[in-house]
Amino acid sequence: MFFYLPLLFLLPFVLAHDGHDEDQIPLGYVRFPYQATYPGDNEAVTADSVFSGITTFAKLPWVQCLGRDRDTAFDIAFLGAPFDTATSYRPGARFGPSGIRAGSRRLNLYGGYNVPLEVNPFMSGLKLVDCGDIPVTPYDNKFAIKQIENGHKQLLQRTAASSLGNDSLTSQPLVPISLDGVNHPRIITLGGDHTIVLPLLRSIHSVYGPISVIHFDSHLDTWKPSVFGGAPSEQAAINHGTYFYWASQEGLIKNGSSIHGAIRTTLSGPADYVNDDESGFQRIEAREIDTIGTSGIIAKIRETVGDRPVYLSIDIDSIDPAFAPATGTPETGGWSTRELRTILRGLDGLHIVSADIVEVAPAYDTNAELTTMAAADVLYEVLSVMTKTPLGKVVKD
Ligand SMILES: *[C@@H]1O[C@H](CO)[C@@H](O)[C@H](O)[C@H]1NC(C)=O
Ligand SMILES: *[C@@H]1O[C@H](CO)[C@@H](O)[C@H](O)[C@H]1NC(C)=O
Ligand SMILES: [Mn+2]
Repeated sequence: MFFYLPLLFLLPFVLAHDGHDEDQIPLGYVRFPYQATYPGDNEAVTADSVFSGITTFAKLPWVQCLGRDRDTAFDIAFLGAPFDTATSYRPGARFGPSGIRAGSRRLNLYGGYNVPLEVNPFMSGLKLVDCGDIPVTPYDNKFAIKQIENGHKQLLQRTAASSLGNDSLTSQPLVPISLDGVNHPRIITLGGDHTIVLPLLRSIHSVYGPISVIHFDSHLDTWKPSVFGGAPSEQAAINHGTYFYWASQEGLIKNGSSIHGAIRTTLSGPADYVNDDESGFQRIEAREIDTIGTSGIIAKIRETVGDRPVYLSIDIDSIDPAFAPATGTPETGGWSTRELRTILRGLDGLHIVSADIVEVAPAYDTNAELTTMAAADVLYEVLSVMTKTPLGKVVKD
């Protein structure tokens, strides 16, 4: 009696097998639940392959976009930038890309349908890939920053795999919002310390011109080099607290229509906010979650960026260290993972041209992978919002 039940369980597999070897279990039996042929079809469907296999973001196909697969077109690519040699406190974000990929393994376990946004970003018809990492030297920051800019540009300046289609409301054909009128793909970069956003914005500028930025972070990152780091050398002046200062000086950011969210850092003094204003940013303090709530914060962001093309940069330290401890410069008093995810879903309908998540330093994570899981889930919301809104506009005649 004790071995009767297990034998019964194996029976369907044995019967389904058409080979000659009666003892051989078919290799195709490990599938994700969403691959069942009909709802509730549990025969030959198990979910255990979620912890096996080669790790890419959300188990998307790995395409060597910067190497031998450079002719393979895509619509949205995940791309690692493993750089952490311009960080002020805890190093380790060079392991961010591999950590976030590991944290993302369960993303499409049940198929990936996003209930509140009513979209399945993995089945939207767009071609999603993981391009692996940009080769980044850990020995020379100037060289590394150029590598990141060139790697990102090489992908961004390509043409997307899918056409834009027609506007869902008017049925009019959509026209790309880029400067050259080409439908370019979108890139979601996995950092890396926040310095990578300077070369990323240089790349974005080459395709979209000055861009509105939505920036979630506990820190301003617009500090003048004399204030943040003291600038003992030209290279030291470019770091993860000053890159937005330089981006603003270079004219990469659209003045007045960019905004920070989740700010709660201490300052060198009130002058830091004056400097931040001059860099072109509006601000939402982390504590405003207690007064205006997520809906008030979403409204402020949407008012600021309007319907302009927007770049989204997410520092994992915008989330409270209770939920995301593994980061370069943690600050208490932050948003919960749930709150940030709600706010990101509130960006539905915006033209997010590309995005990043930075400052994930997995060495400081818990054994439960809290931070890398939060980073992956945050990107799932970003991906969902992106797949819902093509980067096109209707041209009125
Ligand atoms: C878009 O609209 C055009 C007519 O303006 C039509 O010919 C075409 O089939 C439509 N494309 C899609 C994807 O619906
Ligand atoms: C942005 O605009 C503000 C207000 O008009 C101005 O003070 C500031 O210098 C501008 N910043 C840049 C970088 O152009
Ligand atoms: Mn930052």
